Amino acid sequence: MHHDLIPNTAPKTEISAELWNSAVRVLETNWAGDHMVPSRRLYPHQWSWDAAFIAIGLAYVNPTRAWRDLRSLFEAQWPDGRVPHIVFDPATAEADYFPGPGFWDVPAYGDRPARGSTGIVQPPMHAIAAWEVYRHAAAHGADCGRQARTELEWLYPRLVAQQRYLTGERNLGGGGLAAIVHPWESGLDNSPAWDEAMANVPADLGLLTTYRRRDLEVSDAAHRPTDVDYSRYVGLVLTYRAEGYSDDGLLGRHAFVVECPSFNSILATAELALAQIAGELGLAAEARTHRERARAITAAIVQRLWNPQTRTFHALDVRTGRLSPERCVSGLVPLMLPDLAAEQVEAVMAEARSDRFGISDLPAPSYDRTAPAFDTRRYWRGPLWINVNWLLRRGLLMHGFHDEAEDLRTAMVRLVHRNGHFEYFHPITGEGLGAPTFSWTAALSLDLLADRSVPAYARAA
Ligand code: 9WN
Repeated sequence: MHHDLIPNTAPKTEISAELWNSAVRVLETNWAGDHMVPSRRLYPHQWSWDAAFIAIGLAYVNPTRAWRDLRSLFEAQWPDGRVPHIVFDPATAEADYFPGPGFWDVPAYGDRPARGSTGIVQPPMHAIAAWEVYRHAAAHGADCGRQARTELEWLYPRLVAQQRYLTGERNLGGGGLAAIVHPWESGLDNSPAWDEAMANVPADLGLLTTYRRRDLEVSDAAHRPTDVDYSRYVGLVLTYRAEGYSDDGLLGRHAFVVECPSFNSILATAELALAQIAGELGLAAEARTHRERARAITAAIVQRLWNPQTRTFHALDVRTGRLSPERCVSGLVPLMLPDLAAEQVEAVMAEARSDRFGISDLPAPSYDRTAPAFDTRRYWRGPLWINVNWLLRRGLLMHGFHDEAEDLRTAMVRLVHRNGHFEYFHPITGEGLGAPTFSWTAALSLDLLADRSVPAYARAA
């Protein structure tokens, strides 16, 4: 018998128990039969990196659903290994989300599942999630353990194919990193990190007459990307779509090709998670290969994305060879990497402790607080997100900054308890913004309440 709900993991203090129970309720509300939606109104389909963060939290209360969510996503994996950034729910009307399946119009392939998808990706958090779900769910008894093993075996080759696509087809810059070809691929959609590169993308505002923005009907325009940026987002999809989402020769013909420090840190960490998984499945040689790949990606991140003048990591515009001048929270995410050299660890810590990102009683904002364009409400241009801070906390734990990791954990728990499971938060007042019952905030709250351990990768090297 599978444990559909595991009741006895709820923490004991009043705050923790309230937060735990409210998080479980959000995840109950947002479950859509065989996948979780990020939020019912704003995002009524399945999103890729959301599914990974969600599975990490679901593992504590409903491992069966955690595995089901990951499986649903990977059932829509393309033959070339790409895992789409959205898997569309056929039960949701085209009009309920833009850009929907009709707009993406992805090419058919052999055993294509009924659910359509987009043709772009998101950060490959899934190997990390699979390993987390495995190590937590497997602790809940023999049935969960058997299920976990079966699911891990099913996922492993698919996760490897996902990495192969990103490190192969998407090595557009030729330096060993994966390039993103749309800001949506970063998961940090509207970050100032893309501003310079986006300035070279044609903005055809007429596209927004042909295609109507749905996001503005369900959220505040002051929080969302501008029409100019949105028309660029739409235009980039149209050019990628025109060639059937082929990556061949993309650098020469696509207006946005960027290497992101956060995306690539997740890519390297995914190799470390795959090393753990391969080891668990008895594939020792493959485990070694994954660890070597993680080291190589880490070296490429330092070589290509580190700016010795600013002493932080920046996004690289592959087309122009320029590093973005902006300091964004994505520049701190390489702290997750166990092989990061002491020089970079110290510099990133200095940045993380500075007025730009310093954690007080609130977690880190998405963008440099001292920058003139810091915007407390607009998407990824100031507000703070729980998932990015969750990644930062792992970085702190990875490099032994236990007190700061605990301060950050406490700040996140207090913030969500006080304000609710919002999509993002005002970086000065902590007010909840965006979707009010957002799945990854709820899921990661469960993880923050339950798991205080150092990620296993530190011991795997
Ligand atoms: C576009 C679903 C997604 C997250 C992204 C976040 C936002 C969509 C949007 O919502 O992106 O994919 O409409 O802005 O930026 O990180 O995965 O929660």
